[in-house]
Amino acid sequence: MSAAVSVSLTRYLIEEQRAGRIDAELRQLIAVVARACTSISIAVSKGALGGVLGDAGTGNVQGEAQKKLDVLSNDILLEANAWGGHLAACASEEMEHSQPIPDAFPKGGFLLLFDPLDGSSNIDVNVSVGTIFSVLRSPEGVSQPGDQHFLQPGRQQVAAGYCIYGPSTMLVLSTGHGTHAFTLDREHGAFILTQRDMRVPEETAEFAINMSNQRHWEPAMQAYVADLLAGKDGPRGKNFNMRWIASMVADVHRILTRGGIFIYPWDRKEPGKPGKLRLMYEANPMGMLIEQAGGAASTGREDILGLQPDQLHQRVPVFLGSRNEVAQAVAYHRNADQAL
Ligand code: P6P
Repeated sequence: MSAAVSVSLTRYLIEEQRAGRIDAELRQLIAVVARACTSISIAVSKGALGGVLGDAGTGNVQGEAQKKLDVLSNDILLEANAWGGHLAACASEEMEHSQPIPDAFPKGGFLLLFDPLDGSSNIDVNVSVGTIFSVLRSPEGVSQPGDQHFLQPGRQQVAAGYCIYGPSTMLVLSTGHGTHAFTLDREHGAFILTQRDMRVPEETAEFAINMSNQRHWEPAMQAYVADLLAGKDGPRGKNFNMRWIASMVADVHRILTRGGIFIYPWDRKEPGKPGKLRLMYEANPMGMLIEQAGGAASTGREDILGLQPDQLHQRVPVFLGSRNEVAQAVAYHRNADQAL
């Protein structure tokens, strides 16, 4: 029996282009992002031997301490993509404002947003981290896109993905035709298709949340989680398991692989902020991947991908994963709102 022919990311993207589902420019942009992720994977896997662990001594746009690998990953992505001729502009968690592509370079039709190394606080303890990216179309006739041109609802993403740097390095990608996983073959430096059409089970008995914030949640959120914890003796009638890696890419990858609900709700710790996670380069790309795999992504009250952004780095509450469990969480919030 002949061995199954492995499909590389390159071949997959060419097939998608031939099928008319992506154009040559988007194919090349995704290939460049994947190559940048391969470089980041090499840097991350060196650990202490690479001399890039620990803090960079700087802060990002949100005032969060940057790790040396945050800065290195950001630079790798900027250099790899901005000059690739596929972009009109890019924006990153590490940058205050979007960055137009210099006139000296060919201009592309896409806007790239990325979190270069999400969960980077886990690096120093050797826990999986990842790169998250989102691709939008640059508005027609705009030669120098600014921040305002990035403010498009998540449903307008033409591609989204993440690369998880774990025991294996995997690129999980959607261009709007399902969610697919590619595993890095380090010996050949190529991503190989290892899971076509990932599906999130509609039901789950596993939730992911940082329980230490429980006293800061709104009542509807406290009631929802209390019923999960009550297990089969409570109103949900079944026992639930909990996982929390504190690395969104790792938690979402588990949910894409076996189901679950990931939650980072609003909390009173910083009342002025609607949530911790960023809409444009965490919630939107993850929301696209999850929806393309049959799951759901909500703020607890409305679909994440339908939100009209008003700031490049705005934050949102995030409930995503198994469709029926997200619907349960939304029901607790809507019932509470109606009771007001
Ligand atoms: P906490 C990492 O800093 C991150 O942005 C996500 O990757 C992760 O899901 C979340 O924050 C963890 O937050 O408050 O549990 O440390």
